[in-house]
Amino acid sequence: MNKIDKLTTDLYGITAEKFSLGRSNIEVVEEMIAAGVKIIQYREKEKKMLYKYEECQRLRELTKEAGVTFIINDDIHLALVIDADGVHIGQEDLPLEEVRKLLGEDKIIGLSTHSPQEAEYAVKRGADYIGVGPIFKTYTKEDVCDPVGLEYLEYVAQNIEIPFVAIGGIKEHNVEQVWDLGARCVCMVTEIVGAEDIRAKIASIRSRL
Ligand code: 3NM
Repeated sequence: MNKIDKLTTDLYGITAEKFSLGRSNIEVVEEMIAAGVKIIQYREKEKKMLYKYEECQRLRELTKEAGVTFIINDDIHLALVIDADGVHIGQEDLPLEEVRKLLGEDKIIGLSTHSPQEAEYAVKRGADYIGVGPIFKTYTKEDVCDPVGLEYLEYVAQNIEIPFVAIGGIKEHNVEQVWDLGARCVCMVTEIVGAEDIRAKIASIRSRL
């Protein structure tokens, strides 16, 4: 599968164990995969590296078996040792060009962006996809900026050629607003990992897209 195929999907799942109602990341990812999610990002800011490594080894097996794209948040070493499909980085992480040197052309690099300038610059620098957010208010990410609003999403949908993922405060009840503006891949963290019945929640979200 080439990189564009690996990124072409409607729902982008992210782990967040502290919002997962006592379930492990493994259990949550199993549910997401069973529900047909095709991209999953491992994002755990507070765990020790050895624990993250062990957890990601298992998640890599699960995602590989299911043909699911597996992305690691921030940690380039972890992505390399577990042979993830790529990494997702923020504006204040290592520069994208340096990450590209380490990962090579075959791996996916996603970059969070919050303005048209950052989006244009991400394309120039060779990002494979961008995150666009936070669209709405979110309490999931600690160092997050104020919502960028729907105008920025609309700008990206109309002007940016690479794949993009809308993120931040997106819930089942507002996902249609995001979809209607041209987002074709949406990420909901707490709405999915915090659902009592993850499969039913995903099916219900999908019925609105
Ligand atoms: N990145 P929820 S917002 C991980 O704007 C992350 O770049 C964001 O969580 C960005 O769906 C976010 O629970 C958290 O609001 C999104």
